[in-house]
Order: sequence, then structure tokens, then C-alpha cells
Amino acid sequence: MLVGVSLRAMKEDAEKIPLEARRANPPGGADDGDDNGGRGRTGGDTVTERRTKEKTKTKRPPLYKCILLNDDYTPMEFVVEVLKTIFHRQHAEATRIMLHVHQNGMGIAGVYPFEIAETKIKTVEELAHESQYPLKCVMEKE
Ligand code: TYC
Repeated sequence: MLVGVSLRAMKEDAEKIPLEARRANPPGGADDGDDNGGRGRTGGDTVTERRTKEKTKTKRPPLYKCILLNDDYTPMEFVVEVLKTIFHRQHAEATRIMLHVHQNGMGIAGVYPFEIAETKIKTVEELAHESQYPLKCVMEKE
């Protein structure tokens, strides 16, 4: 992106100049048209210095729930193993989640960014299919 590149270039240039020199003669100060050395105001004691640093915005990825669905055929032990191996649950927690799904029809196995959730769901269904169990796991945006 053009703006990103030019801001980065400005920042790198600014970093080559010692701080005191930058304060005395900020970038763009020579010809910003108002003869006050690039500072925001003249006359008073307060000066506002030009901001050259890019603001770093880190965005968290959207998260997706992996939801296990109940069925009448998948053995409880198999679901517990799935929760332990794929969703990294301790035995007691895996058992609690499995029983919740068994009693309520569905339950959250874990919450992840899209591609991780997608991979886990595929893995669950591959393992279930290998053992000829109908276990299903679906994704829902948080
Ligand atoms: N209902 C199953 C049984 O009685 C157990 C089960 C629990 C199946 C959770 C799927 O996601 C599931 N054997």
C-alpha cells in the first residue's frame, strides 16, 4: 500500500537522525510554509510536534465455535477421546462436555480462528467416519 510504504520510509528516515536533532528540526519542518520549524503553533509556550510514528493496530481474528452434535450411535468413550485428543481437554472436562452434548443435543468443544476450527471439524469427522460413527461437528461464528 502506497501510504504504508511512504509512512514507513518517513519513520526510517526519522530514526536515522538523533532525537535532539529531530526535535530541533522535525521532518517536513523546512518547507511546511509557516516558518515555525514544523511546529504546530507559535507565540505561546506549548508546542505540538508533528507525529511521524505509525500507529500499530493489531486486530484479533474473528472466532468460531466448534459445536459437537449428539447422535444415538457414537459411543460416549469415543466422544471423550475426540475431546481429549483434538480439543485438548482434560479427562474430566471432556466427560462433562460429552454428557452435556448427550443431554442437550449439542455443545461447544472449543473456540478458534476460522482455519483452525475448520481443520478440527474435518479431523473429528474423518476419525468418526473411519470407525463408522455418525458423529458430527459444526462451526458457528461467535
Ligand atoms: N448419545 C451418544 C450415546 O448415547 C453419546 C454421544 C455424546 C454421541 C456426544 C455424540 O456428540 C456426541 N452413545
